Amino acid sequence: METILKQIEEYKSEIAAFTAENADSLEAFRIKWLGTKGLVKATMGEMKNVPNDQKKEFGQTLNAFKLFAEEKFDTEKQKIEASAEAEVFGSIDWSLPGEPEFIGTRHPISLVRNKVVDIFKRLGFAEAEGPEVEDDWHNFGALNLPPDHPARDMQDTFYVNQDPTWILRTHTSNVQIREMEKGKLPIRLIMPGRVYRNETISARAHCFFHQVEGLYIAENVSFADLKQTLYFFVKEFFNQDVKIRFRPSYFPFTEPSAEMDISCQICGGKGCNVCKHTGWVEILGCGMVHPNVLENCGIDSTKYTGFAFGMGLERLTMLKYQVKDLRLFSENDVRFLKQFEGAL
Ligand code: 2NL
Repeated sequence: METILKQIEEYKSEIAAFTAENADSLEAFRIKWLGTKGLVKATMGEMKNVPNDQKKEFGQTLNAFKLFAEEKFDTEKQKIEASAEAEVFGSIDWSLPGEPEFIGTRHPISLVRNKVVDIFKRLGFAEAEGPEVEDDWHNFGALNLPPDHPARDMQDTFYVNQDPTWILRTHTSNVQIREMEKGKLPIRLIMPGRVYRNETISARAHCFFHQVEGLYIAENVSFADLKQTLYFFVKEFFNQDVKIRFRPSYFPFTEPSAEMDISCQICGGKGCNVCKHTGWVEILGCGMVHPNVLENCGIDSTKYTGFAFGMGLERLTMLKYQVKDLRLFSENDVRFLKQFEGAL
């Protein structure tokens, strides 16, 4: 009994004298004293040799010894960790500039949309928005689309739950119809938004894209007003030297209807792949609002006339920045997306 108590005292002074120089010597300390084959455990094993009447007191001595070793380990561990931290801290050059944080950029379609809307706002157009899920009347009926028009086919248009009552709008014209129905004239509006068509996805087609449509209705609005408005727009959007031309076309909602081309901005009109060697590229469809459309919205077509136009934002962006594949716009690869902020 005497010998074991003396032994414990010796152990305690050895522990008290210990200082860990590094993580390795601390680990050696742990194995020697606190490990499963360590001296603390071995000393605990002496309990069986102690007479019963001294077991209680000896137990307390043993516990105090164990606690002593553990506390020493903890304080040495904290010292080692603190000095490792200080080493890292001291090795950093705090005067160096920080790593720049990439905070993201606006999507090219949003940038182009804002630019287009801004140009028309300068001409007195106001921005309007409306629902993407629409009924047949506001997307087709009011726009003079006959019941057998191919756009109404399930093949071409998305119907919500296959139910012909609700569709995903195929153009933003539904917004114009809703605005005309309100009956406040004159109307001068620009409508950007997402539209949906049931197309096979490729480099040139997607099942959704973005459109901007414009509408101007007042007394004595003419095709000349339409031409001048669109000419102003393309000069502002592309550059001052751009030329325009109109080709007759057909839309059920306008009469007469036209498609507008601009002189190719890539080759300057000399001929290249983008303009298929014609010197011209189509950028939008337009026309005078069909009298049936005005009457469908309760507007007197003998008193008022108007023009309307529609263009695809993806197409505009592709022409301005020579983007070759439509799918890039919806893949959200930041290497593609971050090239545009500041370029517009
Ligand atoms: C295109 C052609 C066009 C319109 C859209 C329109 C709207 C109303 C009445 C009459 Cl409410 N017209 N919009 C007119 C002509 C062409 O879009 O190729 N878009 C991508």
